[in-house]
Amino acid sequence: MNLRTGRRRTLLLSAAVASAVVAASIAVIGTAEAATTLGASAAQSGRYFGAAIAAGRLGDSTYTRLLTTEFNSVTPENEMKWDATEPQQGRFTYTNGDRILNQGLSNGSKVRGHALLWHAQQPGWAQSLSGTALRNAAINHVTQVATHYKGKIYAWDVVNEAFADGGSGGRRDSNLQRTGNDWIEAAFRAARAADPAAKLCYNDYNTDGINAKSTGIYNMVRDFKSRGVPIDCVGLQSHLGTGLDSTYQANIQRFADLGVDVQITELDVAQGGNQANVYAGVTRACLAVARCTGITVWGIRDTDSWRGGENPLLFDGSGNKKAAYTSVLNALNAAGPTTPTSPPTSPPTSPPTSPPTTACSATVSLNSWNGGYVATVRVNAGSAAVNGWTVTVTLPGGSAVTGLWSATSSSTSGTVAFRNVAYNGQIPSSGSTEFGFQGTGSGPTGSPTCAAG
Ligand code: 9MR
Repeated sequence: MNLRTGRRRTLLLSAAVASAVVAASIAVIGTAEAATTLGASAAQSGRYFGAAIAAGRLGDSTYTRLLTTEFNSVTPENEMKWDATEPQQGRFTYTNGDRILNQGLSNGSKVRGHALLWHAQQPGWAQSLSGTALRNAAINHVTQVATHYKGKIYAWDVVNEAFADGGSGGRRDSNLQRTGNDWIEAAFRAARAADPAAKLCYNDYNTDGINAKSTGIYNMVRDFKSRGVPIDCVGLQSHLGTGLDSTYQANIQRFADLGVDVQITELDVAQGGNQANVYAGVTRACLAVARCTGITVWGIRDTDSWRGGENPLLFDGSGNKKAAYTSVLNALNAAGPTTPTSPPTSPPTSPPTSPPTTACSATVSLNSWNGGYVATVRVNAGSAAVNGWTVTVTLPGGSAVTGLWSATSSSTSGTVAFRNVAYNGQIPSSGSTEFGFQGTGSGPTGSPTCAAG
């Protein structure tokens, strides 16, 4: 029991002495506040509490009992990674990923997708690719897997662990990085095109405070937000040792201040005198930031953990609750019923402020590589509001549109007319909106034209 709960109970006791009737009603409120599972406690403030799970353990009854009673979000520990989902190029296997998905959905849980692109756990065929062949294969992988799970995934780790450790604050070298620095944004655009409803996250470790690596990621997210690259969340893995960085909460807050959600995605903490305190500290830090929307622990029992022998989880090998479990539950219950504020992924529709007009213009920005491109198109209203728009671009021979977001298109090659979708047709005077597409070959040439109405 923590101090706050202890004080609350003492107060309840005095109230009971003063008036049995009042005490009875307060006791009911007290019981309602103190949820008894991690998921239910987190839900009191609109958050989730999840676990990474393995398809191979779903036959273990202790494991599934803990999973279904305690957690309201699941992440596949390995089953949706590149080597698992595309073991041969163009041949996709979703059997185990679907088992995790269905386990989560049947239990009313959120499902976090992990991970579309990563330098590790690539299938052998991808490890031996480079350049355009790898870039196209990677973007195709993102498109295919996100399309398979379209509408069912709460948040995708689109890109995992792309930044270097140490003081550089720069990117990690990898075959993906060598296809060009824009590989991350190309992946995010492809993921948005394939599954517009999923929150798209960048996920990494050693980001447990304000340090060179987390600052490098912070700068990337800030750049993405300023250029309209679709990113909704940052995952802080939080594989922790025996202490908690004093800037842990401040780091969450600075990402939230950029306008993205933050999720604690792979929490585990080395066993030691401080384990329960570190777990509680992480929980309190997340609860203190409105846009920290949930916590996932990387496994259920100590014996399920990838950190063999470190006993870093909330349940022991027999499935008993550890002190760390109680400290997390108490921290969640102490938070009270606040709601994290997470705006919708799509910009809200603004009502028309004046009659339809013919004035609009469009500009295209291109991220190209040899053999493919991503085009981001900004549609601008003039001095009058726009009520519906069509932007026309010309694609060179050999170019074809393979993915599209925030617009519909008349065709996939030649002269292509892109029409607004329901939520972005109305642009206030002097305002703008954005859509995008990806394609093979080289991107559009010449200036796009825009017609309003
Ligand atoms: O827990 C995962 C373990 O079963 C795998 O063998 C390992 C392979 O690299 O990946 C582990 O999960 C990692 C996660 O996908 C990304 N962040 C670090 C995790 C622990 O290594």
